[in-house]
Amino acid sequence: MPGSIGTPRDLTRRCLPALTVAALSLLAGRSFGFVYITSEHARWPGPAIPVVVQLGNSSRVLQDGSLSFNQSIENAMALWNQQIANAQFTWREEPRTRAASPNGTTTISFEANVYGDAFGRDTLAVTIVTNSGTRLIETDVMFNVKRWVFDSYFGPLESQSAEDLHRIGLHELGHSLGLDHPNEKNQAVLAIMNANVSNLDHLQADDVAGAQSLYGARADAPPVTKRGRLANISTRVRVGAGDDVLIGGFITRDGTKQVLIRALGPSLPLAGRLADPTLELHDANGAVIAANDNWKETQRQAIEATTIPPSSDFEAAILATLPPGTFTAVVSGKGGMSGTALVEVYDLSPGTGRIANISTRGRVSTGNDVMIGGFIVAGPESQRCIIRGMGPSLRPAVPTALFDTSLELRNGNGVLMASNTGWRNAPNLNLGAYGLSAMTDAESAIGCRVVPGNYTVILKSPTNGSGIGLVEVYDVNP
Ligand SMILES: [Ca+2]
Ligand SMILES: [Ca+2]
Ligand SMILES: [Zn+2]
Repeated sequence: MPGSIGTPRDLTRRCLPALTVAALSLLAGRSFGFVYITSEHARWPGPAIPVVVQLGNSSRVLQDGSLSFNQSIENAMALWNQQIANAQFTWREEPRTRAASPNGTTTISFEANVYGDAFGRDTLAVTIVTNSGTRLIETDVMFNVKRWVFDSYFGPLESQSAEDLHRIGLHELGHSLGLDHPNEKNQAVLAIMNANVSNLDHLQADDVAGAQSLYGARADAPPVTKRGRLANISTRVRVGAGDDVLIGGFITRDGTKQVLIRALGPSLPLAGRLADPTLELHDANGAVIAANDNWKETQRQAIEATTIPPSSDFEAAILATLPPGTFTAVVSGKGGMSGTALVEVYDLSPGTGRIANISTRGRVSTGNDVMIGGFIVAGPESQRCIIRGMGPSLRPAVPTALFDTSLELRNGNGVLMASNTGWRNAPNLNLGAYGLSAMTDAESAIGCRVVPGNYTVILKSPTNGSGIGLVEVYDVNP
């Protein structure tokens, strides 16, 4: 009934005592365990599920790189959206000006109570589901800010000082779609929709099957094991002659990939920029497969068609369609000139293949001349990565290599997410599992799992040395 208070569904931190389930589940005998929240199997009529997001910013850096709590829950909505066909969460952000109420508008907010009633003692969040027959009409999601402190992260549950809003959000949004707790209906399945928060941090097959039974499956719905991918990369460094050229490397896998590589200098808003960069693309054997000095001279029309041509005529660009393999882009100054340059690789074919590794080698110094690398994680899934900062290992092939390295990982707002000096000090880093442990103790590494967005890696010497350094970002998604 419109306007009535709906069915509350909550999620608790601690395991409940074993439930005695008297009635046999209606779904007994099925291979899936999902259950519906209303006896009418109510669902949103679609195509939009309008939601007002009122979680706002966080006063701290969220562990997964989310810039705000809003971003964390919006990512959770995107993860559900990519699985279902006939309805999609459609949200707008607003500041929270009053408590959530049964007013016909679905909000997601931090609350100290549930429509004026106290939260249960161990309750992390509640969704009040209101339906009118077979139609869902309002599903307010309320996170219990009276008892808990929230963060956003992946992996095993942390201490009670950091509740993961992202996985709790996935669960509550499942209620919003019309799903209930399988484990409370005599179903034993792995599911985000079970009534207790757990080490599960992403949607499980049963969760997705439940939502798709209500809304149909999207034709391009990815497998639940899919993760994010590395998309665009960029690195800014001072370019000189000989070993001081800028070398951007990348490995493509699992299919043909179209990339646009740009070498920028004149358009950078910096003093000391490289006035006239040139660019070469090499294959794994070092053979030059494409070269460019000034982008308008060779592939002008095709590069303009990408909508991201360089802005200076003296900058270089190569548009290439590449088979799986290892490639390097070499940026140097025309006629041996030096200055600060930026190399970028854009992934223009997100549907095929993936970029499994990106790296940049160049001269690292101090101040403005540290190496600044950027990468973009395309979503909506999260990305696991390992970042390495190499120096001494480059010797003796590169005699002017750095003697030591340190790394910083910053999110899209420039806020420090992780740093390392000496990889043996890095937490949760299993380099050996990925064949990446051939490093000296003076080199650095960071393990990360991050939400979609822009990230920056800064490589420098912790002892203010200068020399050639190499920063690498590995996609270590399953
Ligand atoms: Ca409401
Ligand atoms: Ca040029
Ligand atoms: Zn629940």
